[in-house]
Amino acid sequence: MGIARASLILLVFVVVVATSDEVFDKYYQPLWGTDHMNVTDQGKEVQLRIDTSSGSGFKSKQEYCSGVFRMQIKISEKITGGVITSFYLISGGGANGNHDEIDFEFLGTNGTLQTNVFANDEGHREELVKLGFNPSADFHTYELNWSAKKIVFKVDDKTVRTFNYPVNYKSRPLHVEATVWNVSWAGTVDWSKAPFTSYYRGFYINGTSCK
Ligand SMILES: *[C@@H]1O[C@H](CO)[C@@H](O)[C@H](O)[C@H]1NC(C)=O
Ligand SMILES: *[C@@H]1O[C@H](CO)[C@@H](O)[C@H](O)[C@H]1NC(C)=O
Ligand SMILES: *[C@@H]1O[C@H](CO)[C@@H](O)[C@H](O)[C@H]1NC(C)=O
Ligand SMILES: CC(=O)N[C@H]1CO[C@H](CO)[C@@H](O)[C@@H]1O
Repeated sequence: MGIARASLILLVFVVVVATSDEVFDKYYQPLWGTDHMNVTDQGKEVQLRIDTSSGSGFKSKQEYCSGVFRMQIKISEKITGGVITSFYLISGGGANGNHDEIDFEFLGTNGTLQTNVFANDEGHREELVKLGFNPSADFHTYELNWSAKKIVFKVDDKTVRTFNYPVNYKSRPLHVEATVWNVSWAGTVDWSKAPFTSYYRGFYINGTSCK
């Protein structure tokens, strides 16, 4: 009985460890607008905010060559256009230059979620995702599963898009970024409602490093 109880306790412990949220610091570090970013709940939640003075963002400490990347996100509940809440994989050169990029981005805060893929600097693969929920009401899980042949986009464990790379396409090493910023192609920001705050939790990465 003692052994049974001990194994039960061990089992419960293992399950809890396997499903508990990873802290931000394990995989991520601030990127920009650090005075518009808060790490709360013992490191398990990050808040990114934008007002007229700045937006903010964070990035993974490492680069990867494939893997599963997951976050829970709750976007700002204040309605505006022009503010992008994003979670994406991007190559080292950044958005200017010959780069690869795999995006989840909320356009404004009315619940419009777009996915996009840049391969060798070629984008224009935007697709909107139909969410059956209000992404500002609760946290939902957004997942990018990136392998040599394809990218699977999932929301709450449901596949919302599969992108197949061209045959023999070689991806660059990518790192993860999550940012809150503004841009006119996504509408006009109603700055009178600022700041707009988005919330990130459940920082999960199971990636392979390059080499
Ligand atoms: C968030 O960060 C700002 C700037 O670093 C700080 O002044 C503020 O107290 C923080 N708020 C919370 C709730 O931690
Ligand atoms: C939601 O906001 C986006 C970005 O501003 C805009 O393109 C889209 O038309 C809006 N959708 C609705 C249903 O208002
Ligand atoms: C990610 O994709 C790979 C390749 O398609 C697949 O083998 C793996 O099971 C997927 N992982 C998850 C967590 O869905
Ligand atoms: C706060 C913030 O980042 N504002 C930016 C909104 O977009 C314009 C145009 O790109 C920038 O000039 C602002 O800095």
